[in-house]
Amino acid sequence: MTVDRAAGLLAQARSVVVFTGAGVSAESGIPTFRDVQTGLWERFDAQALATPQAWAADPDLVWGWYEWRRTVVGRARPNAAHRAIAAIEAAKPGTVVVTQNVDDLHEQAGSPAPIHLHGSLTAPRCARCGTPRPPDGPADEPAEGRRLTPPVCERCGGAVRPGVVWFGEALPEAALTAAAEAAASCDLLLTIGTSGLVYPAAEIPQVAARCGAWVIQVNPRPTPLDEVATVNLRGPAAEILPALTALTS
Ligand code: BJW
Ligand code: ZN
Repeated sequence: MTVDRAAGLLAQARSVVVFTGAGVSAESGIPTFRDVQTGLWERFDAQALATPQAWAADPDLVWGWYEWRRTVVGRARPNAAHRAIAAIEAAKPGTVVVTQNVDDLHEQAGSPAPIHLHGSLTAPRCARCGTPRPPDGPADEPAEGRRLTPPVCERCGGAVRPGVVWFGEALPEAALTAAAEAAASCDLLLTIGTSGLVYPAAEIPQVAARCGAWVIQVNPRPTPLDEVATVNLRGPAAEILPALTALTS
């Protein structure tokens, strides 16, 4: 069975990278981006909400939408997949978790220091001077489409923006470098719950494959990463990952 084969590779691996996308949080009740019917980009216009141009045109619309997202994420709890990933880290010291997700569910599950390639909903900063401005508290449960005026930066008076990476923006350089270096030097990369469509993040599993690492993919659906995967485990992460770790512990 493929899960046995994946468990065998994981048991042999000395240096592991875990690369995650929205699918790992799906079973915590957080919508993915591109899944048919349930994905955020099926219901909302990414260009009008997740670009610097959207922010410039209508900051209240963008801030209100991200506060709604923060409400959804604030109610969510880590699932069995997040916990299995933390267990892999505990069993194999030196494992690097690289996430595209802007929720903090890996940290809540016990992952000590996941690399965030696309920022975090809990790390807003001034759009003008970059000063961090942590959220005041839980989001105010704004409705999906409600406009909300962004807070004002205490340092320069600029508007505070969500601390996420929008389309057309560079990824945080240190995070991307650390992720690429870990991928280039690992002997196994687990890619979990990502469509593998958004670059440069989608390069990370490809870098690992090019450098000779085994790639195990966990996803209920085919993706462009099927081509580089040594083993494809088709199914929901919260079922597959506990089965995988049960076989290796
Ligand atoms: C399950 C499951 C379960 C479901 N268990 N699995 C043309 C070609 C190539 C590139 C480009 C292009 N045009 C533009 C670009 C560049 C662009 C890009 O890649 N676009 C593509 C979409 C075409 N990239 C960028 O703009 C990036 N920046 C950049 O390139 O900068 C250049 C630059 C350099 C120097 C200076 C200036 C600029 C930035 C990308 C930022 C992405 N941001 C977002 C939003 C973050 C904030 C927010 O949350 O609102 O990040 S978009 C969104 O996609 C989010 C995610 O992190 C990212 C990836 O999505 P993910 O995680 O893969 O989710 P889905 O929904 O796509 O897939 C979920 C998967 O889970 C599916 O496969 C399901 O089957 C699976 N699943 N249930 C396991 N239970
Ligand atoms: Zn400022």
